[in-house]
Amino acid sequence: MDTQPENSEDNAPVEPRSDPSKPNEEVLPDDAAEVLARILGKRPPPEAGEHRSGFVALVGRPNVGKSTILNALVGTKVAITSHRPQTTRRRILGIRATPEAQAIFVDTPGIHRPKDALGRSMLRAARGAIPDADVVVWVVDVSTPPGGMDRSVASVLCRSERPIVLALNKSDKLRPELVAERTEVYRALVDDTPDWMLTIATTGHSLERLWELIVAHLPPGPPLYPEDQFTDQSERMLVAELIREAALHVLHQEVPYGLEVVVEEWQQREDGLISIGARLIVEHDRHKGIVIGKRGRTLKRIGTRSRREIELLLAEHVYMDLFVSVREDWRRKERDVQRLGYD
Ligand SMILES: Nc1nc2c(ncn2[C@@H]2O[C@H](COP(=O)(O)OP(=O)(O)O)[C@@H](O)[C@H]2O)c(=O)[nH]1
Ligand SMILES: [Mg+2]
Repeated sequence: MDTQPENSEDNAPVEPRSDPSKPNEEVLPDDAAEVLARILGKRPPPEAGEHRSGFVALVGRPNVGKSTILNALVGTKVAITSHRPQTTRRRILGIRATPEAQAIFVDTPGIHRPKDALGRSMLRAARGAIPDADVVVWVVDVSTPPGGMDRSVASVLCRSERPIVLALNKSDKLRPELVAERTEVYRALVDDTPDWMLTIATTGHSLERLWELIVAHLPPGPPLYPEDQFTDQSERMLVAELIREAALHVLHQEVPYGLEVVVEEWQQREDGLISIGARLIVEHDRHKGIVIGKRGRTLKRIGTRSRREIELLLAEHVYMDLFVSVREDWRRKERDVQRLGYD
């Protein structure tokens, strides 16, 4: 064995590590920032010219603002949002690239107690995103105290041993005198994470600072996706989702929860318009009439509302044809759920 005696004269160079005559910061070892960052669960700040990249999972219970945060950070609507819980059904990638970092955000359906086959597929998508993430952003609605569902999400996150950034969202709805107390209550559920931010996703307030907290956890590396790519969804999927979003806003009662949209036709016409044909699938016969409305008025409103968003997305003029059909109870049937593209 080629062990050497400790303190051997040959163990050069032996620089004195501390000099009492100098102020403390000068005697910190060179890698102090790195060591400290590691203790705090962070990586050191990027060196000049260093690029970072990685996966970021957005998790939390339904309706807390995950998709709104994603769209604001990406700068394009990659995930539809609504005031209804469980608007996001699939795992959706949204990519944000700056000169320093590329983050691939994984927006997930809210973690909830599944009631049917669609719900089970959504829950798998939500949980599946966590182990692959370099950072997990736990989004909560800070205007309400944590409930049972928040506590179970928190314990799943703690067990995952991923770095956690806490987004205390909807802080516009929180009374100022409650801010300190509420912040503590949520932080306590995730081992008092040092990385938290009070955010307002709808106005973008503090989202840039949230971004900095996220980037601090990304590993060094080159961009993982082409720099102009902002999602993994095809244009067809984005268009189908924008139609579903319009329907979620226009329709009332229970109809929207059982609604799915499939784009069936897509043609570049000679007059320059893009002609899109889409089918709205409902789960009960009685819902069909509701979606169509008196003299087709409701369907027309869905078309007008979504066309505006679709034209923004495609930067082209669009002609749309919407159809409605019934697939009885599709959400409860594993096979129908799979056929519509949920794994
Ligand atoms: N007041 C307020 N509303 C918000 C905020 N963030 C999101 N929302 C609204 O909350 C609802 C749910 O948002 P969404 O992003 O779909 O939630 P998700 O289910 O977690 O993806 C939508 O109506 C949003 O406009 C916020 O910071 N403040
Ligand atoms: Mg969502």
